[in-house]
Amino acid sequence: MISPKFFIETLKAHDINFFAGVPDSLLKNVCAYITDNIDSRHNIIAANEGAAVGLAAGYHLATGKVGVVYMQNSGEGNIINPLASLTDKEVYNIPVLLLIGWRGRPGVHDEPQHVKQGKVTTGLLNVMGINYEVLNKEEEKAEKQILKAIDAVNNKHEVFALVIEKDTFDTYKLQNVEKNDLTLSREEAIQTVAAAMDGRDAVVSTTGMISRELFEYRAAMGQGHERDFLTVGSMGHASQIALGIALEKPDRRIWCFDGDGATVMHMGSMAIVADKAPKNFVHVVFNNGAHDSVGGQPTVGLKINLPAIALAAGYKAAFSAETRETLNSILSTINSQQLNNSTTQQFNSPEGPILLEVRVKKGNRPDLGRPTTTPIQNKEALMNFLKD
Ligand SMILES: Cc1ncc(C[n+]2csc(CCOP(=O)(O)OP(=O)(O)O)c2C)c(N)n1
Repeated sequence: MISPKFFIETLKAHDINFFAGVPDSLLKNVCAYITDNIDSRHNIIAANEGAAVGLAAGYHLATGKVGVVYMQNSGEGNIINPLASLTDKEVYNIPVLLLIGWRGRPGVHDEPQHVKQGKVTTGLLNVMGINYEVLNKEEEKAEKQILKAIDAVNNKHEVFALVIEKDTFDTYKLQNVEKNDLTLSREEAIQTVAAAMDGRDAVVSTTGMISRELFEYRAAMGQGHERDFLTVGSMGHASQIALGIALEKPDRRIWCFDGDGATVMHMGSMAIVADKAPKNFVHVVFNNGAHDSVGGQPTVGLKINLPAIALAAGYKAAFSAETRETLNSILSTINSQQLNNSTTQQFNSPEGPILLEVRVKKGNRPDLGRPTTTPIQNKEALMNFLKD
């Protein structure tokens, strides 16, 4: 295996010391080393991977030096546009070193959302004309590839990718862990909100542990999974899936269970929710200030005022809770007010869209399972549920 220190120090020795990206579990150890050893102006956890390419481009314009963009291969979709229309030789010709975690590599078992992306990971690089190396797990062999990558970006001014398989980097334990004093766990918060829902309500939950915890709650309660769309991939788009449903099903309440990292990833979508203004829409953000599902790297979630952002965008109401008691009382306000004034089947007051931020601590149960239904089964069950 490669030591994260060796990897990053080799880059630094060649004047590469700017990093931006969205964390990935396969890059957890290397991201932790970067966090501990690179100042926060030169290590920016970006809103999304495309934004990280933008940051590396800006850094290059200001310094003439090359930035590294780190990400999971799921983020390839987000970088295609800036690669094609910003960094490409036929446009501005800006060198960037990409570090891509290869989930779903063919032949290696992985979750369903990684299978297709795993198959097309290197093909997408080929189509974009980006040279790459799959990093060898032996340090000596890897060093040659790292030097090749450095030569490509520093001397040939190319975009070059290092593709990282599972178990490539040695363990590195993060020293600078950001702490908060929140006490409510995300799982408890999810259970509390799910318990307050009406039997006809549907949920669109975001990628990562939020969907896994919701799935386990339904199983523990002996309930079916048909009312939950567990968005296993497509990070940042859960609110728009929920909006698409909410607009067509005005007689049901539609909840989006979002994460702070996912909300920030495509925050512009909040403005579209506000503008379309579905009365039956509740956007719950379980805000732990972290990309908890891939290693707990910080987001800006707890530094920004999500309820104020929602209200400024045009949501009709916004709440924040960090204890189970406050959460329960907000939920009964949402439920009672909406249902009391309902003259038809449609919800009237307080009018949605509503934003509910639940500030929670980081971490999860070590024995947390994964959905046992396939994405197709999940989709079909939900579509049947919505037909009634
Ligand atoms: C486009 C894209 N980039 C990165 C990932 C990898 N990823 C999966 S879950 C996750 C973190 C989600 O964080 P948040 O929404 O705050 O929820 P939490 O895990 O903290 O509950 C990331 C980065 C992904 N699935 N898709």
